[in-house]
Amino acid sequence: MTSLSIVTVLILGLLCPCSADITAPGPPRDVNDLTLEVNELEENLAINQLAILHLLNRDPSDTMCERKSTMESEVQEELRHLREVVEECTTLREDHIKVQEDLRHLREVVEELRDHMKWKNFVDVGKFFHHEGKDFYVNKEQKMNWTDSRKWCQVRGGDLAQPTGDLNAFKQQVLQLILPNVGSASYEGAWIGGSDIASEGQWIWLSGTQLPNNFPWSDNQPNNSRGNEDCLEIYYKTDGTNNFYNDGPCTYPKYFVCEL
Ligand SMILES: *[C@@H]1O[C@H](CO)[C@@H](O)[C@H](O)[C@H]1NC(C)=O
Ligand SMILES: *[C@@H]1O[C@H](CO)[C@@H](O)[C@H](O)[C@H]1NC(C)=O
Ligand SMILES: [Ca+2]
Ligand SMILES: [Ca+2]
Repeated sequence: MTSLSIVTVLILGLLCPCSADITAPGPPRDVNDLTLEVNELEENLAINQLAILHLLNRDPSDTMCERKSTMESEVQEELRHLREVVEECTTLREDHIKVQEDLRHLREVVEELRDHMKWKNFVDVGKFFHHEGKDFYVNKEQKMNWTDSRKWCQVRGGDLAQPTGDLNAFKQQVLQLILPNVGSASYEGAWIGGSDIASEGQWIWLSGTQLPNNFPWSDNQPNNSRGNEDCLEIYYKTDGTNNFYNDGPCTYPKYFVCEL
């Protein structure tokens, strides 16, 4: 079925479950209602037959016999027609259920594709890695201040990286992806999701939990240089000779690491 005819069947199923065969006006009737109606008519037929037999016993004329058989065949015809309608409704309802199932499945597929699309731009411009059960992405194409770095990650459904476990191993993974092979030696940085913006010296992750006591700061860091270093970065020399966790000035544009 094309998607258009699926939708058409769905709409017909919703608005008009018993289709055009039903001549009676009023709201669409349920299959169960119709089944009840057929049963009722069958009962009525039986009662009528009894009544007619009763009359025949009193006045067994040819006219009465004729009327009886005409009535009977009319009612039979009507019942046959109703049974057809009930069958048709049953079929339509089954179609309706099937189309609903198809739609539900399609929605799931769309959701799944959306999840993948969210990180499509990451695949285009960046690098992923895995650490302690989480996926991370290193943006080494664009430098942004800490706030905008965070926004960039959040727009894509993530946040700045808040790594756990072996944080030196985490740093090494970032450096492996970010270190250029050529160029002059200079210091660069990559923001991650920790800060002491809220209270000087109280370092917390974006989640609100404190950085662990054994956080592997460099010996003389964090030093809050010029009273203006409140954001957490991996600081590194581009020739690969030095790197460490450092507090840097949040307004500086730097590369950054997102978690997915
Ligand atoms: C403080 O840290 C910065 C990096 O954030 C570094 O450039 C500076 O040399 C450090 N200052 C001292 C006195 O260690
Ligand atoms: C971050 O950078 C953006 C764009 O340059 C700027 O509008 C914003 O004010 C900056 N925010 C901070 C906290 O530095
Ligand atoms: Ca500080
Ligand atoms: Ca510092």
